[in-house]
Amino acid sequence: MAEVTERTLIICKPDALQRNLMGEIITRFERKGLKIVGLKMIQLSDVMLEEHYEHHKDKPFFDGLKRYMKQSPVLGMVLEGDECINAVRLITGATKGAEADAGTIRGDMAMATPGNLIHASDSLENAKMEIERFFKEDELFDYKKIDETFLYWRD
Ligand code: 3AN
Repeated sequence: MAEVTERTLIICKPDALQRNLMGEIITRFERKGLKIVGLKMIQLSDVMLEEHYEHHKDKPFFDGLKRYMKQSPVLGMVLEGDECINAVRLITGATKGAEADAGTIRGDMAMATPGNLIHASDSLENAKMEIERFFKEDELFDYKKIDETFLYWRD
């Protein structure tokens, strides 16, 4: 069966910006073969974070999480690829940096929680909602890459 092309939302969090790791994070996704279809800096607000982290709003760490995420702008990125939501989560690694597998972004470069460098959408439904939350339609680009005409092989 043919793979389904998906889009997913990445946020390079304030610690990625402060630690000069945004380029390294983009490189890992580019090298994997994911296509960047949206990219911009965003200053997150309480309202945005209360929506984005709705599932954590009653947790004791919620205020700290919001303060951490507002310290500086973040880099929002929309990636596209066949079944990329799962592929991107695998590259991202587990939530707690200290427990994330070696080879993942969090496993290789993060020790802290919530300071775990990036956010990546965890399902198709959330990816759609999160992309709409942070990107306008005209900030997302449909274009062909040269290597899309190369036959990696797919029926
Ligand atoms: P993930 O980002 O791996 O999908 P979520 O959705 O459970 O994990 O959590 C969203 C963000 O909330 C995490 N990336 C992390 O920054 C923060 N977070 C999650 N659990 C904790 C915790 N126990 N203490 C502090 N911050 C947390």
